[in-house]
Amino acid sequence: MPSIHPNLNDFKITVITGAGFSQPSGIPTFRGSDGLWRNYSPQELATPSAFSQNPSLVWEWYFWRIKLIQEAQPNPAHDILAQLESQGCDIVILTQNVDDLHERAGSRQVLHLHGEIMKTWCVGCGTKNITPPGTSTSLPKCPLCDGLLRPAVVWFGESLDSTILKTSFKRLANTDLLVVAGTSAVVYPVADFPFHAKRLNPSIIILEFNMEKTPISPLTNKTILGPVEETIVSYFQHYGGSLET
Ligand code: BJW
Ligand code: ZN
Repeated sequence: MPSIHPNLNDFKITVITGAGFSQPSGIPTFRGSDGLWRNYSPQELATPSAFSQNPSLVWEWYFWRIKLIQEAQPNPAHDILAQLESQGCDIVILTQNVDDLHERAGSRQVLHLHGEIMKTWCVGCGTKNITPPGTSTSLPKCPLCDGLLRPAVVWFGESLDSTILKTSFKRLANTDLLVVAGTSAVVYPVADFPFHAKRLNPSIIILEFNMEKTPISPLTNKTILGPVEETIVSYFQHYGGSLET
């Protein structure tokens, strides 16, 4: 890969990623004609009440996704962000994705706003990340209290981790370039992050990478339409010194 433009090291870059970022790695998105919600309803699978009513069904869905993620590889969009960080750029990723593809690509400054699918916590005693979920079809149980383990992800109606939120807001307040990539930008509170960042710093540059326009498009300096695995790579590889180019 060509090395990045030295000027990029002068900027604080924050990248908000969504399911479209992992889509080129073969991980399905949620919304849209090929999305997961096409076959499953979010209320059946991604809420605390769905889990308490039918933990086996919810775990079955997560086991299937865990296997897909384990077999997937980071794509060029993950790679370019990791490359920027390894070449000295101050870049923080705020991801809504529960997969570990940013980390596997080599990014270190990654905050998982909607949790991590490879981790669990116990519904009985609250202990976090005692055992990984595995990919078995039996319900995972807590080795400490025999309670039911659940995926350490954030479901609808649940609060995001307060420390991660606090760190994200601090970073948004201290960002020169905000990149929003592969998210439909309809799920709160993350959907409000670009608006929040713009309110805090009206001179922030906001770039969006998506296949289509989203509710944040009117706010951005530029929305670059197309597959992120091509567009974001091209943007950073051909970056010539001006953030808006
Ligand atoms: C490509 C591409 C390619 C494809 N290249 N692009 C304020 C107002 C209204 C509602 C609320 C509100 N505050 C809270 C709510 C309720 C709710 C909410 O936002 N609902 C909306 C749907 C209306 N939010 C919550 O409940 C949140 N909790 C919360 O706010 O707590 C406080 C509170 C509680 C109760 C009441 C009030 C306040 C929690 C949200 C948790 C979301 N969880 C999920 C599941 C995570 C676990 C799991 O993975 O199993 O997170 S839902 C799902 O959506 C997942 C995603 O992270 C999230 C966002 O989806 P994302 O990433 O944007 O994916 P898609 O599929 O939507 O879009 C993909 C995009 O990629 C598309 O645009 C494509 O075009 C693009 N794309 N291929 C470029 N190759
Ligand atoms: Zn327990």
